[in-house]
Amino acid sequence: PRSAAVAAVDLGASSGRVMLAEVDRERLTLTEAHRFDNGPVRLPDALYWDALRLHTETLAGLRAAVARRPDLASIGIDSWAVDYGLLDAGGALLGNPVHYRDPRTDGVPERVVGALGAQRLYQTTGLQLLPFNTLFQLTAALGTSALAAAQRMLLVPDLLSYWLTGVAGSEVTNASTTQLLDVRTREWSTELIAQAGLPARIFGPLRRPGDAAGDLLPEIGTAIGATWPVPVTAVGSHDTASAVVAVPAAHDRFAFISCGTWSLVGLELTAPVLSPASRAANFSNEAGVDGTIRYLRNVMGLWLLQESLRTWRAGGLTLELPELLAEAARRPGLAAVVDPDDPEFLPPGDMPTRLAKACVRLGQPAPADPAALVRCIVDSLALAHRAAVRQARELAGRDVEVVHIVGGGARNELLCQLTADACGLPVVAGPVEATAIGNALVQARALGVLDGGLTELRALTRRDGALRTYRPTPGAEAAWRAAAERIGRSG
Ligand code: ADP
Ligand code: LRH
Repeated sequence: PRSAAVAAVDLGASSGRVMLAEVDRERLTLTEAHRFDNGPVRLPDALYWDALRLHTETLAGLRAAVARRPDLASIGIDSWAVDYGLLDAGGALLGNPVHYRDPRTDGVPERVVGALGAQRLYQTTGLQLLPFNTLFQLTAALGTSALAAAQRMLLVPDLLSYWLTGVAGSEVTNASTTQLLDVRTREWSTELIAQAGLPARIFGPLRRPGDAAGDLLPEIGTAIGATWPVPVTAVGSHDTASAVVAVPAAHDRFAFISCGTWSLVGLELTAPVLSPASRAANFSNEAGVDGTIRYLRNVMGLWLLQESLRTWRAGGLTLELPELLAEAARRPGLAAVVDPDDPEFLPPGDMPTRLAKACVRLGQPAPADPAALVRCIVDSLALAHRAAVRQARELAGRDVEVVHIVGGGARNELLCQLTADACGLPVVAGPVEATAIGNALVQARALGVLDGGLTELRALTRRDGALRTYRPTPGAEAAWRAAAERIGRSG
């Protein structure tokens, strides 16, 4: 076909959306069919995702997409990484997926690393140690009745895809975030799974982006108003994998920051970096589309801002993000900074208090009002972006000429400018919906509307008229270096 309409279901930790993408060889036009809030649900025993609601909202979005384009040619699903549902022998979901911010993995990484060896784990999987890696979540679940009964583990996008098609499969980019996939072969590491004491039966066949993932079940087709069995296509089902597909890069000397709830900061490489220095710096080698490696580190991201806003609003303050950011931009820079990656910021809770205490611990004034605290968050994120970009280029031995910020954070002008200043590099901001675009591009290629590699796919994303370039402010470097030293980060 010369053109096609596809639906990109993109579930972020803070919001989910179903985007309709109309694609031909010249352009990709994105229309929002449906958007809804997402977030953790606290129950007495744990912090959960509301998986059934995600399914319902996905159907609502697909119904809206089909209403606009009854000839919808394909559906692709991506979401945040690492979290999963367990299915029993009959395909029933054994309990709600637990949220990665739940503390059930406290102490587990230390135990697993002690038993398996940090070096061995890194050599096999290439992943940074994050407390919520699926390996640690499943280890924490050992001994539960759900895991005992489980026949299949499906990461969130695979679970939603299963509910649409009845076909269970594991898409490889997201599987690489489990810390159970071999980074070189891109197959499940059966050895590691056995040594971790996990049941091998729950790890099913892998699919690659572009593979067919099954046709819509008849009842699902009816529910969304489709008159024919629309195929579901595997995409980079890890949201970050799809986001990086849509980085509007013109050459390979770029760093990316996929900036939403998290800032995923790194480089696109053709081979993993598994050196001891890379492990010590806690860099991940995640599997990308077309065999690429996303060499990156997780920076705590706009979660700090989301959770602060939630806390203030719960306390009765009526604050809007654009106004707060505008006021923060007028405040003095680098008055107080923290290391955003401190594990104390991971769980939900009173973020303003935690941040203020961290400022004081570091011998700085506590931010006096919300705008000052927002400035502290944005300064601290820019500083963490600087550290990650610098380390990535050193560890990978790669030249970087430009930093691309994609995702919701590309709308944050203050963060984009300060990231340019902190990195001493131009920042190109946008597209905001890179993840949905990357999802749609891989579907369009699978349909034969597009061809070529990532370079060809990216050519379409560069035509986005909303891209904006931020140049580093001359003379800014010394202040950022001093701030990095204040929080004990070199560079
Ligand atoms: P996720 O996919 O992780 O849910 P997004 O990529 O959707 O995250 O980004 C959401 C974030 O984008 C919000 O938390 C907010 O900080 C930022 N954002 C959204 N709209 C704006 C705006 N108008 N100005 C500045 N920042 C914004
Ligand atoms: C971003 C993301 C990130 C993971 C985190 C759990 O949405 O997928 O890449 O580390 O969620």
